Amino acid sequence: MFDLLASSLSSTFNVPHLIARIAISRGVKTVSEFHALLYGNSNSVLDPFSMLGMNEAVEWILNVREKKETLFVFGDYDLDGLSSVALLVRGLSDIGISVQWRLPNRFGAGYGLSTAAIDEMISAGAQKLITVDTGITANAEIDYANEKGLRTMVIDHHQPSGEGLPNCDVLLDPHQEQDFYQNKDLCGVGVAYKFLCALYARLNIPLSEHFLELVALGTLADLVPMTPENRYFTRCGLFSMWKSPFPGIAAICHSQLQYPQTMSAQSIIFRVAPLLNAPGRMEKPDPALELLLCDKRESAIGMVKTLAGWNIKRKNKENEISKMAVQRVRDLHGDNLPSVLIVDGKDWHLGVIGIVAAKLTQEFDRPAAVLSIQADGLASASARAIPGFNWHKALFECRDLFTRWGGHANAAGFSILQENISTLRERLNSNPSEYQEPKVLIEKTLPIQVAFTEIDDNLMRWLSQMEPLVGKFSMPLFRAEKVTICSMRESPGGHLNLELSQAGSLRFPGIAFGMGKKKNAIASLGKEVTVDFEIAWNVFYGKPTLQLQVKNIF
Ligand SMILES: [Mn+2]
Repeated sequence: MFDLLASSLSSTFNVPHLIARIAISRGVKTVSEFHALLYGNSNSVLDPFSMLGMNEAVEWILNVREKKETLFVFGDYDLDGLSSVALLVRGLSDIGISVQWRLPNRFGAGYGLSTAAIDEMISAGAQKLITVDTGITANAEIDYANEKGLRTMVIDHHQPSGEGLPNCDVLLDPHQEQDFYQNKDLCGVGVAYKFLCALYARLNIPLSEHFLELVALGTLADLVPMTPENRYFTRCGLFSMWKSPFPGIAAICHSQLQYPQTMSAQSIIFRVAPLLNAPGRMEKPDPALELLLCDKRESAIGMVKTLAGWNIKRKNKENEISKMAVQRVRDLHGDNLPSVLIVDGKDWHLGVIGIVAAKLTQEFDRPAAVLSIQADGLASASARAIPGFNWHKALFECRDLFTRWGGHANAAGFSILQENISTLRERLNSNPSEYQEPKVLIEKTLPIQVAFTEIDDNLMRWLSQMEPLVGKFSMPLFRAEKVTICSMRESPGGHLNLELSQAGSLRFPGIAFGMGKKKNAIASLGKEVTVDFEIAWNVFYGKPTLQLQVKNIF
């Protein structure tokens, strides 16, 4: 049955048999499903006016335009927020609205809208305000803005606080109880895009498809689920970024990825997004937004270099704090690790503690919170989970210890007085199974059997055609049997470089990340082994070459 369907799909669409097998293994059953996977499905784009508040939002902004008021847009400092602000600044100024922007600063007033930011915007001439990717829980700040005569529209995708909605003029957020918009998993820039769709439709002006590049950046960076609409937006944006008319987007893709083939959802997440997030982690996010808004090709190239400089600083800081955090774990617990790691240090850089927490979860296979104790004796923390552990539940149970807390099951943050840290450590470890989901159903996709003769540039081209390969439809894991290891050496980065062949086929270069030390445990040269791997482009001596990224050898 499987083979029959695979053969029929592969001949109908004239694609490699392996591509059809991959699609079927991910649940594709019909010709139309396969077509949607390969060519996108514009039917998944929903009516923007089905979102609660959309008519009012359009009226509100048209009123701003008619009265020639000065509008300020305020967004979050991560890439979803930056993309949201860039999208609104571009989309609204294109239709004659005078727009300025402001971003919060991790090291100043902190996350979200603040009264200080409101005062500053008013003194800079703000007559109306849009908050985007933030605002749904800023009830007190929006009351303050109202008192000062600054009327606000909130565009957000976060959950309401449960203590009432902000008293703004208009609110767009698909998580409102009364909102029946079907795609609840839009990211911030996704909601902002729906707003522009509605506005441009009302004005009967076509909306540039290149705006979807910004939507793709935010959707990938926020790791929201790939619902049909999110998938469609991301796919369109991803495919047009390389030739983007926005010089900043084109420049950052060209500099980070070098060849159009290497454009993928994964490469945006791991190569492009970190650069755009770096200045905000280290100091202030403004240079990243300036790049997204830049209109001169020549300046864009220099701006990307500046971001790359920030990213190096970020990496160095991250490595430095990681080392101290690992040492702290050893000092606290030796080899007797508790179920939940609470790792604290003095003045650890707030921009990297989240990434360090993520690294610790991998290193120790345990949920981890990394706390930075500030001079005032208050510690700010960032926590990351392993599958099955629920930080939201865990923090809720300990909420009496926090001055502030929030987040999701797998990523959360909190503030705690230094003197309460050891109590938190004890309480979380007294009954850790309480925060464990009863049954973790990790969907393990089985590797797809492949022969080396099926791997070529054409296969990669068709794999790219199925982008975005993330989430439930991530890059497939392949398995090849009777593979010969022709050569093997440990690289300076601690990885294992391999040359592999199968039944005398072409030799493929392979890399096993982090497996350098396991060199001796792996079957000796010349013996036949089974290999699980992904396929990726690797730029080698200035040329994109196929590389097998080896996950397992046995
Ligand atoms: Mn967001």
